Amino acid sequence: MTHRALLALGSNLGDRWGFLRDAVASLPDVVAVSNVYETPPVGGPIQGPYLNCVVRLETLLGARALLDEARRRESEAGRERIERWGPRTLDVDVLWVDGEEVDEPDLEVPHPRMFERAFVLVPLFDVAPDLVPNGLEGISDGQGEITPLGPLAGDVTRDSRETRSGTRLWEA
Ligand code: GSY
Repeated sequence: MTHRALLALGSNLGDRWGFLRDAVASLPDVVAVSNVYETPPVGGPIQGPYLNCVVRLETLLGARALLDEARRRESEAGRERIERWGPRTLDVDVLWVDGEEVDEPDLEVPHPRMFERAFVLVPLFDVAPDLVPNGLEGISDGQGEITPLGPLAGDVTRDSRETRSGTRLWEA
């Protein structure tokens, strides 16, 4: 039996849109992709804004196997771990796996900060609204605006997506 899993993706270095698009295209068992949001950086040094999205999977993979998939996408994007909370080409976090809890040094599921971060909650609401506690769906960190840029995949050009607002979702 497959189960639902949610992964959060973020990028604030280089071809941000391309890193998200390539990672989502190569992840297994993706059934829904949130809009892409431009979000102010939370934590770390002064750095540029992120593009963030959340994907929903229907998969046989467990949290540990999903972490391996996530790390593989990060290294394919040339991610360098120079500074904690520092800028990055690609970050892929395992947020949630239905029916699974993990508390290990390198993996905590549900993700311990998923309900505190607007850059996670806003896209999460697009693809798994039942996981977002009432009243948190429009949460703002108080650190700037979460700007919807529209769907990651679709029939519009990348440049126009970067500047437009939209609410269209891709769903299998
Ligand atoms: O934890 C994921 C990486 N990250 C992000 C992010 O994805 N988006 C925003 N807005 N801020 C962030 N700070 C870190 S670290």
